Order: sequence, then C-alpha cells, then structure tokens
Amino acid sequence: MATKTLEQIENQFETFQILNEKGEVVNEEALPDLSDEELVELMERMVYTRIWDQRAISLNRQGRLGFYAPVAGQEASMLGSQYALDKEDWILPGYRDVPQIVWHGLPLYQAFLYSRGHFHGGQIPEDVNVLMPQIIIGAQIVQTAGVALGLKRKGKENVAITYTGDGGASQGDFYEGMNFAGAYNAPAIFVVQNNQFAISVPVEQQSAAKTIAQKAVAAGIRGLRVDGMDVLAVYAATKEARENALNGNGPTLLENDCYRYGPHTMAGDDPTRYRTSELDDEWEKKDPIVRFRKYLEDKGLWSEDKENEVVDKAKEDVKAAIKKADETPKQKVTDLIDIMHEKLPANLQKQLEEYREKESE
Ligand SMILES: Cc1ncc(C[n+]2csc(CCOP(=O)(O)OP(=O)(O)O)c2C)c(N)n1
Ligand SMILES: [Mg+2]
Repeated sequence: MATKTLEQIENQFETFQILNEKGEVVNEEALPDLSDEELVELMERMVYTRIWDQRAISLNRQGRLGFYAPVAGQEASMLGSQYALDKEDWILPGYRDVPQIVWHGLPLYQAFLYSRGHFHGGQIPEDVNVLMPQIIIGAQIVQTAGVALGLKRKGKENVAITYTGDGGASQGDFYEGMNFAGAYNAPAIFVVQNNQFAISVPVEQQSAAKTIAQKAVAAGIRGLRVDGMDVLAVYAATKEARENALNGNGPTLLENDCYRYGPHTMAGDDPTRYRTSELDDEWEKKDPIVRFRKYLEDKGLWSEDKENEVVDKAKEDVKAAIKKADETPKQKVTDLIDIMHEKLPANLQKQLEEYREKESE
C-alpha cells in the first residue's frame, strides 16, 4: 500500500515546459498572454543579466566586488518568475537571487555595495518591496510565510515570493515555512531553484525524493516541477501560483530545474572537481537565452543588432553602477555600530564614542 502511494505521487510530478530546447512551442494551451513588447522585454532582461554577471565575475577577479554568486544558467528561473509579479509583491531572496531584486527596483550600484558588505547596499528604497539576500540557507522560507500572512491580514492583494536552492530544500526551515503558510492559507510562493548542486553535493544525494516539487504534498499545498531553463514556463507557472494565492487557494511550491554554469561563488570553488564537462555540455544545450532567442527570431521580434544594443547598454550600466559604488563614502566602524539599533545600548554607545574619536584623528 505505502509503496503504491509513494509511486503514485512521485510519478505525477512531470516537468512543465512550454518551449523546448530548440525554441519550439510544445504546449500551446499553456502559452502565457504576453504582448510582443513584453516578450522582447523578457529577453532583454535575460541578455542584460548575463552580461552583468560576466562583468561582475571580472570585477570580482580584479578585487573590486567582494562576495559574488554567479547566476548564468538561472536567468529564466530568476527573471521569468520576477516578471510575473506585481511591483507591490514582496521578494525574499537568497544570496544568489540578486537579479530578481534588482529588476524589482533595487539600484544596481546598491547590489554592488551589498557584494562589498557595505551597509548602504541594504538600505532598500522605501518603494522597493524586497528584503536583502539571506545567507542562512532556508531562513527566508519561514520569513516568507510570515510576510505572506502579514499581507493577507492587512488585506493586500499581494504575494510574498522566496527563492532557495536544492540544498535549501533539505533544511528544517523549508518544511516549517511551507507547512505554516499552508496551514494559514498565506499568499506565498516558494521557489526552489534546483541547479543540481549544493556547492559540490549533487541533488541525488540531497534527498530520497524523486522530485523537490512533491515535497509540497506533505504541506498540503500545490507543487509543480518546472523546466527552469524555459522562461515562458517559469513565467506561466509563477503567474498561476500568484493568482491561486490571491484567490485564497494558498501557497505553491515551484521547483525550477536549472543549472549554474559557473562556480558556486567566487570564493575559490572549482566546479571541475565535482562536475563533468559532459554534464556541463548537456545543460548548456538547454540554455534559456539560446532557446528564447530562437523563438523570438522565428516571430521576427529579435535580431543580432537588437542583442548588441542590449549588450552595450548592460556594459555601460555596470560601468556607471560600479563607479557610483566607488564614489559612495567608505564604510566606517561607527556606521556599523550606528545603523543596527534605533536607540543604542550603553555598551555600544561607549564603543560608538570611542570609534568616533579614533575616526576624527
Ligand atoms: C544554515 C546554513 N548552512 C550552511 C551554509 C553554507 N552554505 C552556503 S551555500 C550552501 C549550499 C546551498 O546550495 P543550494 O541550496 O542548492 O543553493 P545554490 O547555491 O546551489 O543556489 C551551503 C551549504 C549556510 N550558508 N547556511
Ligand atoms: Mg543548488
């Protein structure tokens, strides 16, 4: 009996896809209602983000950036999901999910300051509904359940969306957050970007479950496995999850299957030690930008010239943003002490005064 139940559940989690690797529509009825302009905008964002990622890697190697977690290979998963949101929706990112919060409104130079550990990177503009990236794996899942419940209590027509990785799906917080959001019917979307590895640990060693999406079943919420290299599928799945949440149908777990082409972070990880070049090649054939480019070219919506324009714009913007980050006054010890509390406890007040004196010397 129990074996049969497990098999029945697991086998139902097929991968949702709209565009195949060749850029052909394989699921006509699921095609999202996006205008030509919107389709082009999605492509522009993916191309732009890939260039910015390449530039960020170079800046890191030049010692000009600090912490950086590469995103190439995950553009469809990141940007297709963000595109399905309303400006007023809340994003609770993990450390790799910087593109989503930048496209949601965080200025690029502040994302660079975040990389440098500068406090101004985390001073999010009032009208940008994002939290800063979470470093503690899985913590953002519980926080998202809380934010979503808060939105519901306030009667807002908005959702809270969060991102974690395949590794994050093994954390206790992951189950707690989904279960809580399910129990309270909170308007939350939980995205697991399954990029196949948690640093060097392959997803097969992460869980006995065949899919991560099926983990939704235990929490009594919807779960869907999505081709995370297909921007249209990611967009459509997120849009549906959002509508369900706002219609009172509770949270959804989305597993976006994707791949990170680069190292885990720029802090010395060497993927050749745990991944084969065959596996890299296999995933590069599924590239989100290649297939979407093909789709748009067939529709007469994209060209080499158009792409070059976006590439140039991305390079210019990165240059301007890093310049602005460089021009931001250097962080002082007193800044760190001062920004943490509204009213400083006595011991920190003493330290603040000591450092003020030192800094004025
Ligand atoms: C609670 C906690 N444990 C361990 C770490 C160290 N750590 C940082 S990234 C990472 C792997 C996470 O992999 P995954 O969730 O798949 O996300 P990805 O980096 O692949 O996007 C680990 C173990 C951490 N940051 N937090
Ligand atoms: Mg991972």
